[in-house]
Amino acid sequence: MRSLKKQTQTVGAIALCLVLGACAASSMKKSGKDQSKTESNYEGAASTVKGSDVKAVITPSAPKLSTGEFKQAQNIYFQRCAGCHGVLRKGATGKPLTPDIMKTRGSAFIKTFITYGSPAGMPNWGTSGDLTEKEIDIMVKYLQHEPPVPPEFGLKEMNASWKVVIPVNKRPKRKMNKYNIQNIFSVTLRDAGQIALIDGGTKKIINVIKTGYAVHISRLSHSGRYLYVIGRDARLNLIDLWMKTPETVAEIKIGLEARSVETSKYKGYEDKFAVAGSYWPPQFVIMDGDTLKPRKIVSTRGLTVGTQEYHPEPRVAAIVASHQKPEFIVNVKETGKVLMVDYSDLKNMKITSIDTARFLHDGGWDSTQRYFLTAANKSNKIAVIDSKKGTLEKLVDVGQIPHPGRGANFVLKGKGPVWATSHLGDASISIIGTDPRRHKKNAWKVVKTIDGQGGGSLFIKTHPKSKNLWVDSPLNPDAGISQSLAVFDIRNLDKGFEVIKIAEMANLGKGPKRVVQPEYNKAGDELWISVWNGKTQESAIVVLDDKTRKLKHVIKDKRLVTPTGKFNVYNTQHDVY
Ligand code: DHE
Repeated sequence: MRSLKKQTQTVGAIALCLVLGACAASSMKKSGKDQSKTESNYEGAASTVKGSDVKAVITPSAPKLSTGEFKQAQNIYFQRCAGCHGVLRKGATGKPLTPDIMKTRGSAFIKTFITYGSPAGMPNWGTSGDLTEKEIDIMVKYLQHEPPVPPEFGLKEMNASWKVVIPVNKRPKRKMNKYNIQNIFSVTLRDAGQIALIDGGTKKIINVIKTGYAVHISRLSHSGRYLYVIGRDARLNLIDLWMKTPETVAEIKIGLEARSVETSKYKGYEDKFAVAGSYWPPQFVIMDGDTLKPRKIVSTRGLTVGTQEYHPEPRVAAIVASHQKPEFIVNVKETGKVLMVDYSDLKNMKITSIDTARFLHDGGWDSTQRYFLTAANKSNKIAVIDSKKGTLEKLVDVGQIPHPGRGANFVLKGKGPVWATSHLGDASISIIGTDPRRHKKNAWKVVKTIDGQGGGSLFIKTHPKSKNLWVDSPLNPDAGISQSLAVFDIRNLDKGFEVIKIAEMANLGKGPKRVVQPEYNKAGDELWISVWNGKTQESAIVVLDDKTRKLKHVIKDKRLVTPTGKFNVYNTQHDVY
């Protein structure tokens, strides 16, 4: 029998060969490998579920671990691994790591994988120096124990966290400020756990408001009065834009980890409900729109599409509010199901469950706001949902790991109305026909593919009044690409793109200076772009004149810590993109 050390070396060599072999192959050029590492860093951000949230469950048949080592492993797991492999290790965008699989693989194999990583995107935790050999040894043992389960979060826990800071009857009866509310931007200050409200006209900060940890997105109520902001720690803030200085009027924690929030937009239900989806526990909750009082919690645990196996942890990704019916459309990531949740009768709630493809993430409406186009990212597909009929219209094959944000709607000469997505995994931009009535033969087909600057794109944007199509690539490993935007002329896409060096315009000091998430102002004549730097470095928001593509303004302020997403009130309220 070979010694464990020797086995480790052999498997290590195989894994290394795999990596190096892949480096030689055309699909995994150096930049490709760097790209998949960047992608896994992106998807694998630390979970807000903490090691201290779960109890240690020692499995007698697994390699021995002291209580201290078990705790250490739990913390490492939630910090480094849970984002891709899931809190319960049942597999998400990363492979399942359940004890049955881990025991079959054996300690030597696991150690090699953690140390060297894999071409498929597993980071090389050992050779990168992120984990010491001792930490890796602890992880190798830990993965052979049953995964500890974090606590549930039901109505009792939500109610305990729920605060109405200003009751509805004490709030203004009319707008009490002089701001043009419709052109305010809610800006995510990611690592500060805050949002900045910025006046679109003066470009001055109106207020900086404390929100959840690693705050993620903002959405608007139908009337545009209420702003909802969700943090990764599942804290939801309700902000009243009618106040003299807009502030939080209610807040709640809806779980241990979350990403999405939306509000009811159907006629008769304007501003009535809010909904927020969580990663842990896997569920969504419907709340009163003006107080956040939790009303109904629905679990998303269930069976996956395709192989139809039970998944204990299907996370809630994007949620949009239907304009056709009193429904929320909820993406359930790991099971690949889109749920049409009828909120007109919470007691006798009807949910239509639509099978699509696995790893649903983000998405947005077509220009008529009838069809919801959403990325099943690791399946390389866009699922098209007909919100009027409540059916899957089509699964469209696109490039590698589509990541549209909410996508971009425009009219393409000869093809009619289209919606576009860029991709994390390659440089392509897939343009899909969206008009089954007047352009039937183009509907739900990729009618054109163009190439942007490179992979690592997260967001693509245009505006009904603009002729520009803007594409970011903040996760591209090449700084020249991650710090600039590509812009196409919609009237002549074949002309190729112009590169606009956004970070250079911001004139900042050192740092990654990732250029991320172009967002229009209400009029559609200005484009706002974040230059996202490290937490202790200077960041900025660059404002371009959309027509001339020239610099109009740079917003700099020491309070602008790690700005990422920006949500223009009018455009978010009306789903303009
Ligand atoms: Fe996001 C939207 C999940 C990392 C900025 N992000 C979304 C949505 C989901 C999601 C499910 C759709 C919400 C909706 O429409 O209801 N994001 C995740 C992750 O799971 C992931 C990959 C890793 C993580 O651990 O969170 C992740 N996201 C990021 C970032 O690192 C980004 C770039 C910077 C940041 O602020 O954290 C980021 N995500 C955004 C933005 C949107 C978003 C700006 C909304 C875009 C829009 O135009 O609507």
